[in-house]
Amino acid sequence: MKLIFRFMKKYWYMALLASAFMIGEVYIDLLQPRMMAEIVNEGILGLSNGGKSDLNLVINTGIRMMLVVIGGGLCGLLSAVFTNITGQGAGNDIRKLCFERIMSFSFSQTDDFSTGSLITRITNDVTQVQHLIMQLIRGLVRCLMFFIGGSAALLSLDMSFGVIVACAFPLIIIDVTFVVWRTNPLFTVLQESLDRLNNIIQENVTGIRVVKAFVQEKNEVGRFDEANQHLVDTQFNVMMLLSYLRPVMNIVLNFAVAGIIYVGSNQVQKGAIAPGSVMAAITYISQILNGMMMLAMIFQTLSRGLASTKRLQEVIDTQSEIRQEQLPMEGDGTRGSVQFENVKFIYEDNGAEVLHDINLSITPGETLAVIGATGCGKTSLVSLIPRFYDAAEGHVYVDGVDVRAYDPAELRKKVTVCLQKAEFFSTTIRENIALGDPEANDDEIRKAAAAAQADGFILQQAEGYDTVVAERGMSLSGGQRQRIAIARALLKKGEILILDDVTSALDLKTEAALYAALNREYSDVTKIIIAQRIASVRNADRIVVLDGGTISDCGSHEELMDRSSVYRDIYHSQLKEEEAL
Ligand code: DGT
Ligand code: MG
Repeated sequence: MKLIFRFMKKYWYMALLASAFMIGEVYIDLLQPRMMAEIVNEGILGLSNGGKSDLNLVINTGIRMMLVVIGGGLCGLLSAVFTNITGQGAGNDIRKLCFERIMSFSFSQTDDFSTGSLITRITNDVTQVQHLIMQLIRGLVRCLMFFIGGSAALLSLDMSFGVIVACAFPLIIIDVTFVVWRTNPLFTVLQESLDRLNNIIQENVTGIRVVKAFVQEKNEVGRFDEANQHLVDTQFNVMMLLSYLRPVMNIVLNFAVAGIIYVGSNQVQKGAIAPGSVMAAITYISQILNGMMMLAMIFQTLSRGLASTKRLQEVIDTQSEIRQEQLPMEGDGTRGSVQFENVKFIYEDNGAEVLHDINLSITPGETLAVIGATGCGKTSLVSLIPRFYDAAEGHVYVDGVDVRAYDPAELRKKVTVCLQKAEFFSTTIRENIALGDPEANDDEIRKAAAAAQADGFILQQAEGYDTVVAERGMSLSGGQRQRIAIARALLKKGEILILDDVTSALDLKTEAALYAALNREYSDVTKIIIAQRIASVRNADRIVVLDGGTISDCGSHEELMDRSSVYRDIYHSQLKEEEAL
């Protein structure tokens, strides 16, 4: 609820106007039966005119009724407009805040929520909260007004009708309470099944190539069906429970109408009340009970909306783990140095220890290569530098300052990472590169692309740099994607450049040209290069050999060939592969 009030605050006057117009609409709805009674009692039956009907009165009251109805419609319209402004406005604000939060999450926080769940939260849950806000403003006012105003109008006709309200009321309350009590827990389940379904859809649509390549469509459709069935079953249960409302309500309503007719006819015989007023009383009782019925709907929206509010609150309350910490900011005066000090790293989601006892000092401008078997922790090691993850123990320093002391955005300006798996946006090649520096001009973009050995093939594309890349870069080859990603990283001009296995899809000649360009044009940048092939790393100033989650050796190619058996093993195995080719 806290969340709802927080976001409604900005629109409180709109909400107030919406409620005021709602009151107007209901007031007019309640006025009509009374006017109808007047037409019957005075116009047709002519009760105060000795039984003589009065056509003029019928016409006059009829016209008045029409005007009043138009007024009521206008009130209803305005109330709907202001309700919408409030609901959509607050929903929009919540959605924006959630998105900002999600953008600030660390990788492990995103993993914890799961992509599917985050999407459901920011779409479906926000919609539910919007419904809730709109119901609170309109529905609640409407229902209370019908109940209070309707009861007052009914009792003002004849106090004895009160007995009927008193009998019908508890029955409706029991009905509503039962349904609300049973459906309430189902709403959380409903949102969770939506999460699961969204996860499956998202994984399969983005991974459609793999699904098809491995002929897994049937399995995946099966997995989808299962999740979908769960959603349908839950929805079915909710609907079944809700369907109890209507029949019980109708039975109560019919008995209540019969009761009104019975009490009314007694009173008419006694002369205590006019026949037209009994008609009005019948309308009033159905308005009152319908108001109660609406209460059930409101409770339903309320419990569904509250389940969603909780899920949104979780997103909003999740502060990024990666936050600037109060640590000394004095550096050692270097620009582009990195130190690892007794670093241990664990992936928290499964508790797997990936790195331990990492001690390494990288000097500004150095080209340091990292080599090691697949899965040995190379990517994990470098992801500690821009603080994609935090070390479990020990420290990582950039320019002599603990990475946790930096504002993460500042740190990431210094450290550029070219990820192992390049991500693309469906826009032009130019804009995909300019992600590295949105202010860069064409010359700078071309220079970066040329160094990344990408300029040539980009110019061969149908529209050169303006060629639009398909979703997730699917219209490019693996090697082309890698080179555009490198161009993006080079354009950013950080102090430290991390290339995580980005040359795996390049032929040796292109790779050599890339390294030559890097050494020539980016000589002052510290380069950390992860590679699988010895050929890619042998010219580096130093090579780190990762083995068993720690640094087994570090030195130049010649030194390592001399003293590191792990390195020699890698070297010989690759030599053999080449010979076999
Ligand atoms: P590569 O790219 O195949 O040459 O392998 P590396 O050396 O880059 O390995 P890395 O650092 O990606 O993975 C090291 C270990 O950590 C490996 O056993 C898989 C595991 N791992 C990697 N990423 C994650 C993650 O996001 N969560 C969890 N729980 N484990 C991960
Ligand atoms: Mg890797």
